[in-house]
Amino acid sequence: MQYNFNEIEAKWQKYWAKNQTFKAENNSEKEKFYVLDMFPYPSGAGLHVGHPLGYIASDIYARYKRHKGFNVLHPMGYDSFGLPAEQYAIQTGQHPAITTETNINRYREQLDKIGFSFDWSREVRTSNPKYYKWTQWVFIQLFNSWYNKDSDKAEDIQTLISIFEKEGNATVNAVCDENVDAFSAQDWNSFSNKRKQEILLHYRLTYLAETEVNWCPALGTVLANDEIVNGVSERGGHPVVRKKMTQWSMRITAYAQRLLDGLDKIYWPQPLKDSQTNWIGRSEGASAIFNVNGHDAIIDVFTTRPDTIFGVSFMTLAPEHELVSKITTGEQKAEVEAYIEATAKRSERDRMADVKTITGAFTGAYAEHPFTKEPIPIWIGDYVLAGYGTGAVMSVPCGDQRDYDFAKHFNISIPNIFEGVDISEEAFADKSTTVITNSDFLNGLKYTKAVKRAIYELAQLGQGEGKINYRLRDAVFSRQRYWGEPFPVYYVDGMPQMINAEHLPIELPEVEKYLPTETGEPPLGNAEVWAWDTDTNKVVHNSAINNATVWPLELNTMPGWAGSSQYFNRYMDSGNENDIFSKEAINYWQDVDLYIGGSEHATGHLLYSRFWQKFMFDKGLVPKDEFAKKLINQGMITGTSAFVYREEETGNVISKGLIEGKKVTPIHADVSLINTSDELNIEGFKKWLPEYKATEFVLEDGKYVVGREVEKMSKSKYNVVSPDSICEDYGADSLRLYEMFLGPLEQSKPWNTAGISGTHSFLKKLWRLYFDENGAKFTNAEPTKDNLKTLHKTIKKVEEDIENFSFNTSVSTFMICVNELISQKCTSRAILEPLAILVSPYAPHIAEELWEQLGHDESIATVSFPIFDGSHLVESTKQYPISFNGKMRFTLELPLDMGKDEIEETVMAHEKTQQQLQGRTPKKIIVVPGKIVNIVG
Ligand code: ANZ
Repeated sequence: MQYNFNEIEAKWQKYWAKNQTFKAENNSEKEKFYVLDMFPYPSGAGLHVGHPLGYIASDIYARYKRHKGFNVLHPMGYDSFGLPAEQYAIQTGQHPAITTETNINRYREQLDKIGFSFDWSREVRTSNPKYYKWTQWVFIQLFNSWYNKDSDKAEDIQTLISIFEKEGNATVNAVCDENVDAFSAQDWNSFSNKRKQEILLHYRLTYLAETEVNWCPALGTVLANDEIVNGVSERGGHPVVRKKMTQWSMRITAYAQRLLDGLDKIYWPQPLKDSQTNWIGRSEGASAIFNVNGHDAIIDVFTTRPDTIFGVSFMTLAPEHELVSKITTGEQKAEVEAYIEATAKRSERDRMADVKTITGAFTGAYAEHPFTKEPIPIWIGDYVLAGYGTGAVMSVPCGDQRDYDFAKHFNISIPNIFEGVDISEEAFADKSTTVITNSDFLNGLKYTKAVKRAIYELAQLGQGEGKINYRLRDAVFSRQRYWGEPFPVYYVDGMPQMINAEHLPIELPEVEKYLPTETGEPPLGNAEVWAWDTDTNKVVHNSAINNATVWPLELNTMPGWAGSSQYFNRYMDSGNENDIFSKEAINYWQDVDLYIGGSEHATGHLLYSRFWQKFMFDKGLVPKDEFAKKLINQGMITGTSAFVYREEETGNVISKGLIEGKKVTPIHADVSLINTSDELNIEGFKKWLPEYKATEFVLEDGKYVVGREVEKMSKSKYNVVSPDSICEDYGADSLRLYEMFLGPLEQSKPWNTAGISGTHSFLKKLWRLYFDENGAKFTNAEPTKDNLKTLHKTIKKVEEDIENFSFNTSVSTFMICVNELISQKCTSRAILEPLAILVSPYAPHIAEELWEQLGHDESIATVSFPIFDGSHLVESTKQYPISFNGKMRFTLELPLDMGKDEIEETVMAHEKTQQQLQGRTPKKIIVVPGKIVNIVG
């Protein structure tokens, strides 16, 4: 019987689908285990072999856990809103829903071919109104909440309103916008409804505010920080500028400390935790208040070094700081304004990255030192960022490099308060050696004490206090795009109103064009039926807007991360139409036990999701405040790109061996045009890139040799390998084994299709253990000791490997196991049955087939994992090294339970011993049972 993988794989994929083999139940006696993959964005290019790497690993784990008796939730879905479908729509006029559907179907076909054990009954698509209904629902919950610092959690906005009604806002300890004016209960009760709503927006967890955003004119949209790489848009590489716009924001800063603390509770990769920690950027320090001379104004600075306050020789404000226009003197006005205009062009990133170019301007105004009362000149400089701390610094040239450079550049005095003191970084780091001079109360104190004392003295003056600052900013949540979730929001007198949750979903309207409108409004501005009727609770034609009962709807849509911030919870009960999930489902599934996906989501999806989860936890909706206990970042599979070289001078394309000393531009060639000796199919290339039809190709030894380089596998680099043809030629089981065999899951590794024949011939060998030309070979023969030893050492190793996510080493263990069983001529069912189960998580199709052929009618998927029995590994004999005068001469296999005297006797009687001794009588015979025999003399 042949190993006919195409037939076997199709048969079992059909079987699994028909029998819903992997459908998970929400109520089960079994213990739960939730294995999650980061769901894909279904792009037009389809999957390449790099994509399934993580999916295969998680699938192995999910299948293993089923064998271990768990009720496993292993769902899949699509992150199906997003820019590529929208841009395709802009170019072709095709509705993004159609492109998305086509792409999803293709993805599904590809995923099915690899034999994943997904519970497809729970599939979600973020662009499906039945799904985004719940994204909109969470948004409404956020809008109706504020963050109470006293209880350290989100609470219903009604509790805040009650406090305002009784006590005003003085006693409220909330996370809110800065500069919220104080009001009494009486004030509050007399405010107009609109005024009240304006105030509440300063407190809500999602709020509308004028924010400075990253605006990408070419894409016509705002981008998140993590969508910008090196100052240009990640997608398309377009320039990005700062712009003020009214946007929805998420008050994620309310959760800064909890997001930090939570990292200690989860098993996520340390580099990922580090990047979240840095992104949140906690700094301990103080706020210090400086009065501005001649104005009723103060400058509040954030400093991590209040101990250096006697070294302040100037103040620096961010050019955007609100005081700048107020305090700048007439003489300095022109210079300051010119400077502000110049810096507006630089992005925050550029400003942070560029430490060499020193620019700034003097405002002409002075501040008063809190202690010495000396006047201190106030400058503006763009090294101070408007969005960090208070956007103002007390500048200490002898303590801070940027302040020093600035002072030097503008000839500002540089007082040295560290005269004769070690101010090296190490000295600061050790926090014990700094001695402060120039002040009565700080003199002679060591660093930590000096910081505390400075804060104390500032507080005595009422001009400062200890403060913790976070680098994390609130997250802008509006996008000027079509293909995203619409907000469940309409506007009454410019104030946002939530649509009642019972009327959700608010579905995306149809538009003629997917571009922004001529007046610069987002694409939804093109919709004609996009107004909210509060009488009928329906979306109606814009012409019905009467500003009495019918109002305009929000024109922005939500960002990509909205849908991915709740999908892991929605999977638990994705068919539920009445609730985001039932209590029963969330209480049973709790959280994700294993999450596998790419590290590029460290400060995007993985931070936002943690924030939403904490919010949902505060609202009592979920039982865990971290959504995923364990996370693994799979490494990237790289491709080997191929290049041809165009000579600049002649325009000829020259072979790699001839490029030295010439000016050439490398051009990607599709890897399908290259043979195994790196030779280019020139005709194929010319067909592929017709602009090279007439180009001369300069050959070496009659061939065109390409250059090769390992790069990220990507369609744009023409180095992708599709899993489809591999499944066709070798089978999904070979592909699955090979992807794991490539190396440790978390490492990046290059793809090389040639290697797949190794795992493929392994599977053929495995098959031949069970079948030969005449059919089944397995028998009811008693397994031999060797058979059992081979089996049990394999069970042990494979189990340990899976538990440690070391999938590559299991593959080689299988290879050794099968080789051993073949040489032992093993046919015993008692060995071959458990072996099929061991292989099943990795190569499920062949395992199912073997299992069926062994006479079982149920799927192998939930059969118990073989139990390791250590007694089979215990050796009954030992290869004793036999030494003469300390030199090992030969080995002798003897039973382990043989006594000292008996060993001595047997060794002495052995012919090799006699040969060595050549008739001599040894002086001494040392026998250590179980270890060695040494014959001396
Ligand atoms: C005085 C001082 C003396 C400072 C000294 C440092 C060293 P981290 O750790 O990043 O929080 N700073 C504050 N706000 C700023 C802003 N908006 N833009 C640029 N710099 C700002 O650093 C906080 C320190 O960075 C603060 O402490 C302040 O300079 C500066 F020997 O104050 B320091």
